[in-house]
Amino acid sequence: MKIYDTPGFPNPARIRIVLAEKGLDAQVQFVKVDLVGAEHKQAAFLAKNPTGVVPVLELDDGTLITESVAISAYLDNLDGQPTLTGTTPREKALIAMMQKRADDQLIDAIGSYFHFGTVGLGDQLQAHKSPEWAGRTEWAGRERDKYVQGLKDFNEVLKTRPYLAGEQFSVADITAFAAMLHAVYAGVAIPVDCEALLAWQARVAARPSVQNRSGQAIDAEDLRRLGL
Ligand SMILES: N[C@@H](CCC(=O)N[C@@H](CS)C(=O)NCC(=O)O)C(=O)O
Repeated sequence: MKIYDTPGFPNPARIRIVLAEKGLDAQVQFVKVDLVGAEHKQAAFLAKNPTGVVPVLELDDGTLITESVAISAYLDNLDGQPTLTGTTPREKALIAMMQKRADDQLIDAIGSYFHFGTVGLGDQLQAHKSPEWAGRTEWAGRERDKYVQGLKDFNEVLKTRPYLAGEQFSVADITAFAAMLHAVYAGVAIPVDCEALLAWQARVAARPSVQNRSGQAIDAEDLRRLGL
């Protein structure tokens, strides 16, 4: 199978952590998409994912799977022994609930702020973003505030259990962790009084799958083009 993504970016990181958790790296061929150069907004990539974002999973039979939540579920269930998406109806429901919250309140919110409230990925890509939205700094600020409120809500959850959906590490934790990776580039810090969240972040960061995942860093050339 092939994964079209960009090393070091947050949604790709979700999949790379899942691959490391499941020991599947060797079965995947990574194909780099040039996000900074807006390759994902060109016809060839849009034919694979009309929403124009990475990651995309392409199976050997040509099936295309987009959306990190769907790709993660596919990879987790491939060996018939899911470890990240739950097994019992209760586990599956709690993980799906926290996963949806992590998408809405954290990774999508900080992504919107990054693209519309900061310089984002630079001029070449911003030219593909709707100009009327690019001016919506007030809206982008609300997305940043939504993210920070999400962090506070998750901090409350983590006062009661070690991982977002209970006793077990799950895809919800991976999504929330990736959102915080993204927030670094958006210049938004975790509030210092979110102690349970900070302790959880350190626990997740220490996992072998997170430490040893492939493609952790943004490519040097991309960093240069982004002025970082
Ligand atoms: N809902 C998608 C979001 C994917 C996403 O936003 N990916 C980012 C990279 S982290 C992207 O491709 N951004 C490019 C853009 O917004 O133009 C998912 O879960 O996979």
